[in-house]
Amino acid sequence: LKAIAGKKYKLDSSENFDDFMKALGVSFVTRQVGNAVSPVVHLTVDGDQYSLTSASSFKTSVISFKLNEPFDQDTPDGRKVKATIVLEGDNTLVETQEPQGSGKATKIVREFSPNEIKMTLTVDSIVCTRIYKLQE
Ligand code: DKA
Repeated sequence: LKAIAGKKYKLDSSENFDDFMKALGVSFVTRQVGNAVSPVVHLTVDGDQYSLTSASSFKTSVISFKLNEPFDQDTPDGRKVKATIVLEGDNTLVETQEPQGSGKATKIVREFSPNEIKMTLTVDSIVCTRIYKLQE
């Protein structure tokens, strides 16, 4: 993970994102925007403190976390979840989001490699794949 820290990755392709957002109850208007933007993502690591930023014209969101420690997250579409991120192997972050109150549990896997981030988002039986490519 240290190897990719600081590098910027831009959304290059996306499958099933609209269905993923629909299953979460995201409104039509927000889905239109969500489908249209190509966010730029970067990770920073400072000791055991991680920070993951996703920037787009719609919204810039930053999550700061330590591995294995639950934290409160406001998702870009405005849900409040309790999230936990664990490291699997050397380069895969697995995030679980538990809803606060009503809502659905989701899982977000981010597999980092030097040239891309493969993001797999799951809610119910819906699986969405988003590939981010290294920005030159
Ligand atoms: C991403 O970072 C997708 C994050 C999913 C957020 C939930 C829905 C957002 C609606 C705009 O690539």
